[in-house]
Amino acid sequence: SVNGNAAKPSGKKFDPTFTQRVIDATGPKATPRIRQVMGSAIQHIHDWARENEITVDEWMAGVDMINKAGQMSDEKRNEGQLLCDVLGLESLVDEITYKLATDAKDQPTATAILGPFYRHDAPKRAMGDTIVFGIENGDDALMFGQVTDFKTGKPVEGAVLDVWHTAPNGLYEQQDPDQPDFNLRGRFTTGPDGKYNFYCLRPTSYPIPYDGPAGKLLQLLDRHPFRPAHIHFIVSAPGYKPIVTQIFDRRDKYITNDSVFAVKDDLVVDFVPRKGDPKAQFELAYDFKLASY
Ligand code: MBD
Ligand code: FE
Repeated sequence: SVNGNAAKPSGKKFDPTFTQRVIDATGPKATPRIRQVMGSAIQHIHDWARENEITVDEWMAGVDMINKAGQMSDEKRNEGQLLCDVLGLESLVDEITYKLATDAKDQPTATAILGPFYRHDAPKRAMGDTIVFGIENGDDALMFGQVTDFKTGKPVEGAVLDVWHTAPNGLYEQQDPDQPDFNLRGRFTTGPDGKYNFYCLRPTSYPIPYDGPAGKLLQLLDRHPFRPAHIHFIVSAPGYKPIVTQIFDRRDKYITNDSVFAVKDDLVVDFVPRKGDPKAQFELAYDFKLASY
């Protein structure tokens, strides 16, 4: 039942042996994991189609959506990932992966989804540098903190913070011909004290791309495309498990209503006014805790 509207089945009976026959077509050389995961997927997809009495026209509309997503995807646009995101799937697998890697004593910084806009090879920048170029209409912020080993509390030397966020116009640099290459991205490496600091913008909420199938789906579901203001990080260090995460501005209008369901309490932060710094009106303190291998 969806929103209390239970499917109204016709009462027709479908061949009860069909799904098992499809699962059993799996050959002996399939790996145990493929056998398990695909057998389960076939079962769930068939049950879903039967329960909702999916028609050929409805199924074909879904196929068109998937094909469209593939056709419009390239290195600047991962529409398949975006479709998963609006369905909560990337956030769910993030939660599963984090919980599998974490036990009661093991509480490193919470993870959050990577999203479709990460770029490898962001410029390495010196500690204290800015990642903001050619943007006049943003609120500048200094972000700082320390990377520590969560078990010992000791600073982590050689930790790399790979950071990225959108411009105030709601676009990542690769979506926006008016921004310089790798704008609002950078990699910062900690010294022996594990500390980091850099200038960025206090980010703004923005809509995920909604001119494709993911946007169409949001429209059909009567949902908005906005994400709360966020900054992405991959924090890695030799001997430690890398953390993919995001931090979110507590004051954002969409903080409880993220279109891709990525917000976690531990990742909600407070930007505060910064005094006496001509380079930034706001500051944000945040520490990252890593788990060793
Ligand atoms: C984003 O900017 C993002 O971070 C995620 C997770 C999904 C879509 C757009
Ligand atoms: Fe993002």
